[in-house]
Amino acid sequence: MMRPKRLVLLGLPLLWLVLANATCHKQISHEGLASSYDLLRFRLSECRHMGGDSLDPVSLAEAERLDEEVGGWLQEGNWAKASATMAQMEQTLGVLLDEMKSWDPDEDGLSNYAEYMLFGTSWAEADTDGDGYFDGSEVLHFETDPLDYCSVPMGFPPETAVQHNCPALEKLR
Ligand SMILES: [Ca+2]
Ligand SMILES: [Ca+2]
Repeated sequence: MMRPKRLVLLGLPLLWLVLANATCHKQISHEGLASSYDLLRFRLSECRHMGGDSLDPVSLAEAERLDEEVGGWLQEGNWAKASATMAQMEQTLGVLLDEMKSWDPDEDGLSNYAEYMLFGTSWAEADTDGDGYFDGSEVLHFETDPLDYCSVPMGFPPETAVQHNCPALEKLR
């Protein structure tokens, strides 16, 4: 039979381990929440840069409202409410980003999402480098660089007005 004193001596380190573990988990989950929030805010700023305000101002305003709400819950230390509001924010941003993937306001054959996220071209100008060939044609058809007006498809007439002539190519003509 163990003496009560020995039981206490054995029990205390165990209790400390359990408590330390629980605190550690709690801290990690709060840190996880904060980094998820950073990611959501980054996605929100991307939506703004991709013209979300013109495409779907209601969803963008809703995402901004939820963003503020999450910030408030985090400041108050209300992790449960912050987490629930972040889930709503993520859903709203998901809808907006999906819409971006099929929205092509400059009608160059590339969605705003593709222009901003993949090719670095302008979603407001159909021919970003001004070489006379549309961004979408350069990327999808000719495989030329849509950001370099010296990278043009040889033997194909321009599709739109040429803004920038490449001096090196002028010499070849
Ligand atoms: Ca486009
Ligand atoms: Ca072009």
